[in-house]
Amino acid sequence: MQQNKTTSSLLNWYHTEKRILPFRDIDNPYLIWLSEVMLQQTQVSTMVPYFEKWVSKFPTINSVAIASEESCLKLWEGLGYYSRCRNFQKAAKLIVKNHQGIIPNNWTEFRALPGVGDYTAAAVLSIAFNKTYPVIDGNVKRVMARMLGLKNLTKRNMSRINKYLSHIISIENPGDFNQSLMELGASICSPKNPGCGKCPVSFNCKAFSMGEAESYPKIIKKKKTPHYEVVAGLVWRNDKFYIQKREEGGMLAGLWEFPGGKVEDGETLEDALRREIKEECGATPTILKKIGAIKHVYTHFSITFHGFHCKENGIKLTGQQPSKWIRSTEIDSFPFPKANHKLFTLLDAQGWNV
Ligand code: DGT
Repeated sequence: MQQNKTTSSLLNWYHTEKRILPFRDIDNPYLIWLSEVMLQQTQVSTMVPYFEKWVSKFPTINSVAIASEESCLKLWEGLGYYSRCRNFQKAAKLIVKNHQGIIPNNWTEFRALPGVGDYTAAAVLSIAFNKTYPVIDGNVKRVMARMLGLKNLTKRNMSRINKYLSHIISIENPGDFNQSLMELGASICSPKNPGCGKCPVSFNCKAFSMGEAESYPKIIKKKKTPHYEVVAGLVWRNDKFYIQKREEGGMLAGLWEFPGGKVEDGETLEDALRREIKEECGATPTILKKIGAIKHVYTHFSITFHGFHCKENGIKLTGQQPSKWIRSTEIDSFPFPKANHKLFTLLDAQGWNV
């Protein structure tokens, strides 16, 4: 009964060692779902204040459904991966429209909601509704590769992991079982220097028994991501500057930005800025002064973001993209990308006026 011992050891360990977090030990499916969405690609310590702020503004799924997209994005501002927020709100609207405001507790209906993939469906259905779906996130993959002694996370090995977990998952408490594996991966079974001495299931770990926990699974070297130089203009008309909303479907969709874009080969920063603003706003600005440059890393690339004060020379609003003229005191009313907030910090220090 090695497997039952593994299950009970994981549960016992989790019940005594788990971190106390605001989204744990609750049975509200809306909050459990929200926490899972916010935690994707995000560390717990970053996510917690966002979670608390969101919940105080939107205590129910219904309050999310009736909110404006902009007010949701504003609360998500800085957390990144904004499509998570937009999809969560789309799903909330569908739940109110098609499910009488009740979050579906079965795989087919829940998995069909916008933004809900296999991971989120398994996490929410197991934690909120006690369904026996194993959750396999990055941490669980590593824990299981070590336990089963799998070097490569091939499709075939992933299905072995899934099969094994479906076999040992706790029927009484699948949510805690899933969380125990995620927590174990986050705290003890770390990529480097795993704390095998403290691991509750080292007795059932092939990699540990071979004395090679750290070398499982094989690390795949990440490809180098490209770096771009990006220019953007704070384009002034009297005491206001111009902002525009990023288009549907693309990266950072729904957030506001300054006109600008990537510098092309052979272009100076200023040439690129004049070209981009002409393309986007129909008029070439006068560049007045550089604000500064900041660096920002996205998942698939990084940027150096150069900001410039400019004076407009007859921007013609095309109406294709929502746009506004705002004062610096109004920036808090609009969701902006994190790179822009870094620029705001420079402007706060040096003064917003040219
Ligand atoms: P593209 O041209 O198809 O690559 O499309 P975009 O819009 O993703 O890229 P672009 O050329 O505007 O490059 C700007 C990058 O910098 C983009 O990934 C988003 C990021 N960014 C952050 N804040 C701003 C901002 O205020 N203005 C602009 N233009 N880009 C910003």
